[in-house]
Amino acid sequence: MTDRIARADLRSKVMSAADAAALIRNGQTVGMSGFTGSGYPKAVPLALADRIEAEHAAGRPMRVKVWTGASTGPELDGALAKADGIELRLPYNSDPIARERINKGEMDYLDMHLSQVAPMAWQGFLGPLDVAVVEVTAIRPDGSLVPSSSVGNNKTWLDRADAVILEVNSWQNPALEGMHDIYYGTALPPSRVPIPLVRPDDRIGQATLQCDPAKIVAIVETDAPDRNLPFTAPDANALKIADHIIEFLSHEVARGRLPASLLPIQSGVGNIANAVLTGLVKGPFDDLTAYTEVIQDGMLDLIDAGKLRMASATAFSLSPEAAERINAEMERYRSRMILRPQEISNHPELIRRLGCIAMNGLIEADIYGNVNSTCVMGSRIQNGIGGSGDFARNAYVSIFMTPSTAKGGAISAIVPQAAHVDHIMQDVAVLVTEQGLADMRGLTPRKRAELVIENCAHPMYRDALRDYYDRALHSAYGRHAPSLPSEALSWHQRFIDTGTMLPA
Ligand code: 0RQ
Repeated sequence: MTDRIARADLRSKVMSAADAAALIRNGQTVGMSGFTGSGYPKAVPLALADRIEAEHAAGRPMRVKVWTGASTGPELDGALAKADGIELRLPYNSDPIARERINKGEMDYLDMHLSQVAPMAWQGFLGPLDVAVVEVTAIRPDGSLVPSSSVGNNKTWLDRADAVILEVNSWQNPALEGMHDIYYGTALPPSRVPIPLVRPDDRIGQATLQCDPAKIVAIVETDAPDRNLPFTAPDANALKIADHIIEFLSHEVARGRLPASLLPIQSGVGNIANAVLTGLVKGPFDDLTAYTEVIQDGMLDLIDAGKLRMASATAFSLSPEAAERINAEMERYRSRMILRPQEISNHPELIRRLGCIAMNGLIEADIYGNVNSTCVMGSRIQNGIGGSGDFARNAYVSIFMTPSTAKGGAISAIVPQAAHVDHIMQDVAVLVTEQGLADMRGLTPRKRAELVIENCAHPMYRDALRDYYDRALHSAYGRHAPSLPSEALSWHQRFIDTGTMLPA
């Protein structure tokens, strides 16, 4: 048995993943750890999927409701979705098998602002939580838990669940102890008080999670790595987008609208976000901070280059190579990173106070800058809103970035009207594609449209957008944000019918 279970009376709870999974019953709600491929339980969900398959083979129903921090790994979402074991999933999914089931209408999905999950669970809107399954790095002699590579909603799951199953993962570096900051000061209205965090570097809580030992029904030992996606080098479009953003930030510093060390950075996941972070390594800014959701490869580069003083997040979202890198030198990185519960990393009060520079990806934006982050052609979920709404509405400057086309040019990312809106134009300050950047701050809808069409649209679609906008300008029902309802979504319909938004 591992020496990571330092509280002696809990050692009798150690059992196999199969025995632990057998404690979960049909119809129960299970709150699991995990956030973008890190810190998710790796053995119990797989064993649960096996059990569900066996039950189904025997003609018996078995499905559970699964709550997490955000996306997880194939051993959790992939395995359970493949077994048709998930009745309802919240608050974020990026697993392809689960996505397929959601889009076929076989699995319910509640796509939520990540900052709102814990408060909503406490308010009781989500229903009771039966079981928590949480990965930890170690159990200390006093029973407190050293969190692993993500914090997510673990504090809330451990507090709210009737029963707790812990996975103690000895792959996680014990030197993670001391990196986390778990704040226990949140309360529901009318008892809420200000959260005492004024800089990304501030520690306002404790290093460990609390859990009533009487609730722990099983402990499973594991030794498996987090399964994050491999790093893909930024493509030409991502590099151009990164250049536009660095130029914009430099300009803002020169105009005195941003300090020379910028403001705390939030950056979404993926190719473009990494290109921006890599661009900052060579960029003119020093003493940077990040107040964000996830710590990505590019942030390690920034720390190593001496450019990033502190990164505050709720999880690692690292390629396997970067995970090895951080694991080898955890003591050094620990002084530059803080992992917090997601209700704090994504808290609107803190994002507004710190004045974050938010940078997120999108599916499509319309000519007015309304942004669709989630639903392809208005109905097919890609991932979910994640933290993009938490940051976009409350940021000092909210930047959205995307290549100007998708699917080899068959789709324009700039459309007459977004087929689904996650971020209204008031929450979108800057739009960037490889074509250019539109700074829409202080602009009225008509001025925004002109700028977005000229600066961001792909030349292949620019004339058609100009034509639509000109006709709308002259014949729309109202001229505030001119639109032609019968035509506004025709580009999407053409894609659904013919496979391209381009006219025949
Ligand atoms: O599909 O994989 O089948 O080729 O969407 O697109 O271009 O790889 O870009 O990885 O940055 O993802 C909005 C999905 C962009 C992401 C989104 C298709 C495209 C591809 C992925 P394929 P790319 P990215 C912090 C903040 C919401 C959550 C968020 C996202 C796939 O940024 O999930 O911001 N955001 N969280 O082909 C049809 C279009 C399309 C399109 C792209 N217009 N029409 N398909 N795609 N545009 C992180 C967290 O919250 C955890």
